[in-house]
Amino acid sequence: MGIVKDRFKEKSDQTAAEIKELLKEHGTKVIGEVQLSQVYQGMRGMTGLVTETSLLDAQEGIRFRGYSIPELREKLPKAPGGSEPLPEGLFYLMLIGELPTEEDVQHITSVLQRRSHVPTHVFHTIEALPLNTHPMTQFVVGIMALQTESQFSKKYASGMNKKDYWDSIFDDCMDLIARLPRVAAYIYRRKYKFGDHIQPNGLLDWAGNFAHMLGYEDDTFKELMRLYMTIHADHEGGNVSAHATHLVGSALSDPYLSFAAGMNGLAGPLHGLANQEVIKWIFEMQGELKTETPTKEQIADYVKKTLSEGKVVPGYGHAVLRKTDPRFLAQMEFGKKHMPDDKLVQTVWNVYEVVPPILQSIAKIKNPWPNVDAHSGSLLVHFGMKEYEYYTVLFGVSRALGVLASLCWDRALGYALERPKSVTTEQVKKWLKGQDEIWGE
Ligand code: CMX
Repeated sequence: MGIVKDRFKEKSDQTAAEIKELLKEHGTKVIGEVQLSQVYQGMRGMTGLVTETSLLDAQEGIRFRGYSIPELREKLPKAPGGSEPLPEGLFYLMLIGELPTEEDVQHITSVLQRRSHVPTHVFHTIEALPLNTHPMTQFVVGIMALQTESQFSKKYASGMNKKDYWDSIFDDCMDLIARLPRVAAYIYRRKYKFGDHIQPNGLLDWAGNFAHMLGYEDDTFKELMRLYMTIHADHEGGNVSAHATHLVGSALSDPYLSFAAGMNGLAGPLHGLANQEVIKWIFEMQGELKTETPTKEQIADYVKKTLSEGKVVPGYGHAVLRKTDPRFLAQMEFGKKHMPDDKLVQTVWNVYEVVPPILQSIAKIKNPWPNVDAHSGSLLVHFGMKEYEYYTVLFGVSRALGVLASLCWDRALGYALERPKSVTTEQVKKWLKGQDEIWGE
């Protein structure tokens, strides 16, 4: 890891010095107003975090270190013969802030291969769970079992200078990213393929090897995994999985503990679990209508029925985005190139035509457009991966790249324990009557 670690140290020292100057000169500047409704309603739009790896624009979607998804698909190094970016390259970009060369990406690939050993006790721990345990629960348990390997927690226990925290946090993050595909693939093969496990192929890239261990050897599936692992990696700092990882990390919990917290958040249906919910919802629609190819009229009726039952239409809406998610569009492009005649993929495209106007007619819904989760499942089903309960684990393996790159930055920049102020409604009522000074008036 030497070269990348050295470059990271150089970049983060530079940024730390800039932040120090910036705060010295502008630390007391007011950056915005906070409304009472924001305090009660999930802190939407309230700036409260710094995350270097990516930035979300409501209209345009995500940019990783300034690069949009179409730009990354063009500029990041590819696997031999492939046309989708290697996620190792995105990881380098998030970590270092510059586009990697082919050699940089090969270097990361080989470091991840070298560090990918998973100790046997992790598999035994997963095996202790009943087979019907949700894959995300098995995933989090696997990550927690891996925590025995944390170098940071061992070094911290034996006494360590705070200037050195970043160093073993960096190593833990690399080890964890290297090990996750093995743990995730183990869970898939255990739950759905009668425990018929597949050994890693040390000649493949990180995502290609993951596809191989899952049991999918098709080259197009490997390309899909490279794209999937790239586009799900990061969505700035406030989403539940990124924020939970950052928050728990701020207590100096090691990367295993912090990432497991993020994954517990990703497992929620309003966040990463939506990818399984989308396919489940489409399968249920097909079952109810007794057709694999529902018409747009039938889809519209089914959407209205879903809404009338007080349920959300999974895969649609977003807390920040106000346009079609570019991650949805990247997958749509992949579908048009590789499987334009797939019936399920076509249904996803029909849903895309039908849902937005219906959601637009409901005033309270701020974003009627599809998010990343609306498309991903249909591409996986095309290759035979129908076990939709597993989909969020794929999301989780990818999300590690972004949130762990951020965790390296958090410790390198010496970010503080996160501890915002909370209030009670009783206090708010007193404040409104002018009887309390909770906001310093
Ligand atoms: N279907 C039905 N109702 C929806 C909706 C949808 N797809 N999207 C939003 N709404 C509703 C909300 O439930 C909320 O209703 P209440 O006021 O009755 O609670 C109202 O519209 C306002 O919500 P909002 O401000 O537009 O959106 P939020 O920031 O509160 O929530 C999100 C965002 C993603 C949770 C929401 O759009 C949703 O539940 N979508 C479906 C689930 C989903 O696809 N999640 C994946 C997000 C991407 C990811 O993290 O992976």
